Amino acid sequence: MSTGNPVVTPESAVASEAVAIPHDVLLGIYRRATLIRVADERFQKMISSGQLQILYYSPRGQEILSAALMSTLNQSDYLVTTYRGIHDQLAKGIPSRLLWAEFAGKATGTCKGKGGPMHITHPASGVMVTTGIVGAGLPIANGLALASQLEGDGKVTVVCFGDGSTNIGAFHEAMNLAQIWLLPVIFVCQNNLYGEHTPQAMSTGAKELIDRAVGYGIKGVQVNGNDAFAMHAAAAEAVARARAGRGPTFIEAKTFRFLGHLLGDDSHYIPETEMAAAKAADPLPAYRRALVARGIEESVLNAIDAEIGAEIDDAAQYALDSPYPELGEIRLDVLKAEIAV
Ligand SMILES: Cc1ncc(C[n+]2csc(CCOP(=O)(O)OP(=O)(O)O)c2C)c(N)n1
Ligand SMILES: [Mg+2]
Repeated sequence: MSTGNPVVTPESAVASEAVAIPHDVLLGIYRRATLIRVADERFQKMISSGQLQILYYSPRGQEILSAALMSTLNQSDYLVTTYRGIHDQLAKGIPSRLLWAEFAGKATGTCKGKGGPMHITHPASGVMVTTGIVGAGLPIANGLALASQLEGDGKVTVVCFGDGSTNIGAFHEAMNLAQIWLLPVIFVCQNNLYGEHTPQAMSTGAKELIDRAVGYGIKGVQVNGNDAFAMHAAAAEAVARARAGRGPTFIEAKTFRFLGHLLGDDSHYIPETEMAAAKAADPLPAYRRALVARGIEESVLNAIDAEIGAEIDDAAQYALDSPYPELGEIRLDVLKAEIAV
């Protein structure tokens, strides 16, 4: 069966040359991507063992994309993301303990355990909204960007979404409005080639999603999101553009998800050759090799790995040990609508 999707090759994993990215930024990308990878593995383990009872949408395979993207932002910049969002949330800087506690529904979580994995929000890290409604993040991101524009606070808003989201009306309305008002917003389509179980070619007339930018006169960039150097360069340019008041950018970042739509999905609808090719080009080990080839000592990377392992051990235990919210909390922090009956 052919899905019409392009096949990834190992060579394409880290194709671009390192432009002058400082070592601390390169290591920051590695640190973020490793944090995502280790957290993802631990989530899978704890869900399989029954320690956590949640629906889990793994970002495995998309770590480098987020790590490189978020390395171009300030903590105060805004992020809007989706249910498949732990890579974005961790890379943006939500403290591990708070993220884990929220996933476990505990009172110590980012939303006091009342939001759960679908609604991770942590304004102190700039993570303003996580939504399970496909495409819903884009107009919200426009609102945040409009506020920044009006207040002149210099912040940039990034909104992440999938390929499937580009078929939702809100995507088109948001792209159009952002360009008309030259909003400081960056639309990042994490194109993993599938929306639930449907390949892009079976749900989308346009062969290349990047072509959609043309229809709105918006600056469009297509990039290999699994290549940290290319992704960092594309994101840095879009951030500079937004901060300079020159308006939005649509980035189509090509990537792949290794574990299907949600944990438990056997990915039977993905041709084995397509999955095998993507896994052979696993972006995080490829990035690690690229760093070593550029002279970064293995011992430095090993030390980061060890540090991350300890951080995740601590965060997982913190989540397990924390209390559930009190019953009296149930009506607090909820938007109340007065409805006349
Ligand atoms: C408005 C809306 N329609 C349908 C769904 C059901 N749904 C959940 S995830 C998903 C696929 C989205 O695919 P994509 O945007 O490519 O994101 P990915 O899961 O690949 O990251 C769909 C259709 C939904 N949550 N919201
Ligand atoms: Mg998708």
